[in-house]
Amino acid sequence: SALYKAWLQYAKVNDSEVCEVYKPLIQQIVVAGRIEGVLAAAVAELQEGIRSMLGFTPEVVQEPTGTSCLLLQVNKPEGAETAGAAGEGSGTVSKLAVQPGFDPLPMSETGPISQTSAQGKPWRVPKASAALEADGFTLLHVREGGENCLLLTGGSARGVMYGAFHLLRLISMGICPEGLNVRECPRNRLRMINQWDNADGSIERGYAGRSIFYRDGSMVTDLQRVKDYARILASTGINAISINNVNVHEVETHFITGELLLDVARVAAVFREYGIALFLSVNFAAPIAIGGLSTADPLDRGVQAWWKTAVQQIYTAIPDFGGFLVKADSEHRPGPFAYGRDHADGANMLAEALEPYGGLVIWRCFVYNCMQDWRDRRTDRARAAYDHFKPLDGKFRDNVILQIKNGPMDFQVREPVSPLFGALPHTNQVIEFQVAQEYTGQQRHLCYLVPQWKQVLDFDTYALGPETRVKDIVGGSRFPFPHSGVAAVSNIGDEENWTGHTLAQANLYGYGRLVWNPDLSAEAIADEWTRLTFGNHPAVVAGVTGMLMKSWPIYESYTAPLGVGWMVTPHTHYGPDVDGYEYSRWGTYHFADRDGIGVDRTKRSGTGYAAQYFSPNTEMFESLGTCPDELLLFFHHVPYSHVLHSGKTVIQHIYDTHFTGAEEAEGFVQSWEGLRDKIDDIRHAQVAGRLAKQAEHAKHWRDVINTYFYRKSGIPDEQGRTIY
Ligand code: BDP
Repeated sequence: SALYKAWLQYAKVNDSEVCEVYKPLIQQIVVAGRIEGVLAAAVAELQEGIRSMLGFTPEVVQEPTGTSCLLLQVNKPEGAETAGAAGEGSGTVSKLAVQPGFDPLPMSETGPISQTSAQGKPWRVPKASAALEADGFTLLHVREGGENCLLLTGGSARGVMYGAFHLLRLISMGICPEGLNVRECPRNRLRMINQWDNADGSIERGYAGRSIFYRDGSMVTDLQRVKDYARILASTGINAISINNVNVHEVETHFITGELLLDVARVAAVFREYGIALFLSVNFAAPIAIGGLSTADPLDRGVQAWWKTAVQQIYTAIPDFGGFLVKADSEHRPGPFAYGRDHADGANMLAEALEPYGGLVIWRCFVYNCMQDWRDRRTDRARAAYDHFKPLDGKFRDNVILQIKNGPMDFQVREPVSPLFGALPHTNQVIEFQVAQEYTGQQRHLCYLVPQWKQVLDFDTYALGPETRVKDIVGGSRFPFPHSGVAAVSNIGDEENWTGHTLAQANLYGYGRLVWNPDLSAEAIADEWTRLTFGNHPAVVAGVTGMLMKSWPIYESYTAPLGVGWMVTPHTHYGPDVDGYEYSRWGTYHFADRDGIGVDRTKRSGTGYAAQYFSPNTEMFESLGTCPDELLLFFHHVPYSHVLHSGKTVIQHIYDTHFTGAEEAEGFVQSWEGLRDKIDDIRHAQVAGRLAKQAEHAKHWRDVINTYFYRKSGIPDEQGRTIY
């Protein structure tokens, strides 16, 4: 169904001009070598996509019979055999195949896909590029001497596959191949998705049904849906996945051994076909839980030996196993602290076991005391990750990567960037986002998160002076990390449309695309997604893109104000409860009283969190005069009458944003209604239903928040609107 196909609709192309240009070009797909593995996935995708969009199935041949074709080849670095390419002298088009050892092609700008048709660029005889990274590709339109060909060259079979998906996107978006000269390389090496799926079939923070991986304690037997998931992930460039929750329970603890390991191997085989490496979340106390040892102390020789044997067994079953993801000493998970060891001891012990096989340990920095005393204003959860990990910089083995949440707290609608980025120059790191909308409307509200992630990736840490942006740090270009990249918690489940809210598919798509190239704009990604998902009608493209782009600010405006966070119902994290966490031990406070609100995190009078940044960020956040409005209450406790840079008082800002936010949510209902005749009934009705509920729920948020602050402050709304 259209719901299920997500952005791989491959809808019939109606533009006859586009059809006419592509048809002759891609009647034949030429692959000289053996077609297997990822290359087979790429060829199958091309055949199916072309059949569906253009109405014919290209034949796959070793040598072209005419003067037009789509040539796929793998470019191996200098000296190596050129694999999968047309062999020398085997036909006219084969001369187009790369020859090893020549200069790299000129780079074309990696831009939004709608601009990749580089019209009129002079064509040169394609030469091998030693610099073409494994996951990169070039896509060239070659028209010379009676030949008219598309030449797709990957740095590896994976590169060819990414190029195939790229070409299919171009066709879907109606972009002509004339003069095409694309060169793309992903900017992040590790492009990962984390499933928070449990063996019982539930999903921690899952908002789109049950797990597609597990049912009632076992792995599902029919892996078709998993395969389709691998496909949609690969289409955006994802190359790694962890398939079980970071909170590892009893059954999942056993995934690394016996029968369950064989099940994991079956899943790994499915992802392998799409170039995606499989990781497991592991239980740090596994040596006790399954090994029968009395300790999990990382410095204990018995424990070390146990993990080595376990890892050896894993690699016997899964030779290209990615490694472990670990949540330790956090929210009641076991970890090295129990033995008086630090997190470098813990991570390094696992890393040593994985090292001979090239495996990685991805160790999360989400470590804090979730039992802290709310009466003690000096403790600050925001400080915890930095306080724990900064002193360990440089102490981790080369195959350890720290996974750092984008903010210091927990995926709120607005948070500052984690001060750990840039503060660990000697430690591999990945940033962690949450595609699942735990705190941003749980896929019942529309909240396109790409603009938020972009702000984070663009943030300048000043770690090495100006222009030390988060995207360059995690992209590995500012510090020479052997491993780095991006990870995120997935938002999919077994609902027909994967994500519950059909428009929430844009977050998964956008995540992959942004990680591939963090310089793409949020609008360009929204535009691509909309075209691929709903077609190229200008009203649809403008309408849906517009809604997506407004959605995060709107969601923010009717929920927790000015960066203070939370105010959600405890445990479920859905819906307003202003004091829900105020007197609990989770460390998430707003400190609202009759006089004011906000958390003083300055070094002058507060928790000192602001000092964890580099200058001038510390000074910017520290001073009321320069702290950005949207983060004011994250860093400062101020009276309700405090005047923001916007000119409004804090209390009036709260009233105004909550009134307009709820109104704008209502506006989504109308905008979507206007697209009724241009979107299929099923998807239209599905989204319409969600938007109507969002509009209602936004009013509820508005009323709860406004009433709370009116009663606390006693200050009436300047405009005299109804507050209960
Ligand atoms: C929080 C979730 C919790 C997760 C935790 C984590 O509420 O369910 O286990 O993060 O990241 O956002 O480990």
